Amino acid sequence: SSDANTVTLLDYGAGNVRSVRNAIRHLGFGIRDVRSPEDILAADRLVFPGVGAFGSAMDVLNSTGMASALRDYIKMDRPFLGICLGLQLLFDSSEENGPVSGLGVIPGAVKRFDSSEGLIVPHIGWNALQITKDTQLLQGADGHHVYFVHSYHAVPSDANRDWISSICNYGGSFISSISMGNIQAVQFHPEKSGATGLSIFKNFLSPISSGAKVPARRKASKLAKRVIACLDVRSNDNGDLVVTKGDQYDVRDHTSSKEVRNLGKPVDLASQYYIDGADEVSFLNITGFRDFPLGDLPMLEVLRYASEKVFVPLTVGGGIRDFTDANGRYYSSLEVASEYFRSGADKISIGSDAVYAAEAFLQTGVKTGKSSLEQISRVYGNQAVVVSIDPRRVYVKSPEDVPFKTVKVSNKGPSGEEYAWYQCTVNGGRDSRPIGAYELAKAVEELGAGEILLNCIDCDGQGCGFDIDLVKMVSDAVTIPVIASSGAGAVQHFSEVFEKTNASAALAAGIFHRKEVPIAAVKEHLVDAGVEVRV
Ligand code: 1PR
Repeated sequence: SSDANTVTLLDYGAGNVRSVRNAIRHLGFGIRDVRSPEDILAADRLVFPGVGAFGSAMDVLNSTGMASALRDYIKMDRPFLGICLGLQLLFDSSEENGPVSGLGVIPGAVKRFDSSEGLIVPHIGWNALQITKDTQLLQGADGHHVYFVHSYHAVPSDANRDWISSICNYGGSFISSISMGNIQAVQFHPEKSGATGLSIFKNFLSPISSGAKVPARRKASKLAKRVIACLDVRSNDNGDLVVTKGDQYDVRDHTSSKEVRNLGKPVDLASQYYIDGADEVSFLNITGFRDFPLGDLPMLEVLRYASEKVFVPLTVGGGIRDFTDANGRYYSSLEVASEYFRSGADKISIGSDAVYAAEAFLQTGVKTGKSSLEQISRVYGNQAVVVSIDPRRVYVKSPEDVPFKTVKVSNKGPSGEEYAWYQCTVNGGRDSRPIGAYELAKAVEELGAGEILLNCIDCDGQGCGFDIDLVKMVSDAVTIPVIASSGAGAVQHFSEVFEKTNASAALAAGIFHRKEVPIAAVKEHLVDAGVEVRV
């Protein structure tokens, strides 16, 4: 096992480590998979990307004998890189479904972020590293934004101080990396942290050629607001998968041909947006509600290719629900989601099916655990599940007129109405449902959603700015991150939504596809406006 270009990967099968594999291959390295504890002990360099929940990971590691092999490997001070849960498992214990004992290499405990004071949990996004110890791994990365997604964190203490190589701030300090001899671990995802992350990965894989120094830049200090590029994808009338873009969800040209608008190829655009500095890329399979995604293999291909080129998080949505095909074969929503994750998605997003789940939950007050939302977040963690809301504004004279939460609108309705509620829809805006965006957001948070993608049909494609009333109402109502979507037409719309609401991210489609506003211009404007962003 002395091939200098091969790294050993411990993938215990609890989730998707495709992104880590892609990053290693992208850097020119081969991968040897661990099949037995002996493979761990025989490794020259071991990468351990922890996925899933702490307790179930420890169960697998203990029952396969890998836990003791890992302890021995670490005791011998062999090159080791833990990622995310791969850092947390090194500690004594975690309170995730516990307390549960960890590998016990590092003294201390892993705790949940405390959302009781309004802190948004999970901690999702680009936060700034504060380096506390000189290491080859993080050389030059002080003050750089790297990508985190987690609800639990290792707590710094006197007992583990010597191990800490960087900390990060989120409702207090938490351990963002450790380093001792050849043992390194990071809480963030280098494989999803753009150029900075790839340099860090390279520092581990080829430490001698230290040519991968992270580029110098302005030092950041806190969690960044994210700018997300969204690709609405569907087949056009020739059967080609294209990126399209609607006006208030109507994606067909208003000419006599009524063709589906074609704004480019999904993989090409996603790669371009990564290079341009998008903090995340979302694919929405907008006809997923009628064309079952597992029958729609091109979308899975798109994900596979995109994840080989895009080293920031990828979200995919559309058609996640239980389904029985024409031959009577039943597919669970969990299978659909699993296939998306296996193909390279970091998060999946659920639209229509989450509306039905929320309605049922609000009617009965009972969490059945059977909805796609609940099942997928139980298996993959709530940070991997986004709920996409497609609401339409409905003006009313008075809040008493409807049993839904209303807002006093900034611009009065056509008959002088001063209030509005936001009615949820399903099937790409085609059918309205008896539930508001506020009620839906609260319900899906309760059911296990980790993030909300908040569209607005009225604003979609209009370029007149985000619906600030809606975004404020929803982002004030939940403690999970809210992505504002629909209506971006100029850089000022991004600073406006971050200044006036609690949105964690802003998403746009049309202005990027039509090359009207580059992503870099949005970032520059936000920096000038004093909004923390990753540059
Ligand atoms: O219901 O689970 O199958 O999911 C379907 C998904 O497809 C949902 O996330 C839903 O939002 C999306 N979708 C369905 N139909 C459309 C459509 O446009 N006809 N797209 C659609 C949603 C909204 C955003 C858009 C922003 C920003 N499009 O994705 O990108 O509005 O646009 P802008 O910056 O140009 O204003 P399921």
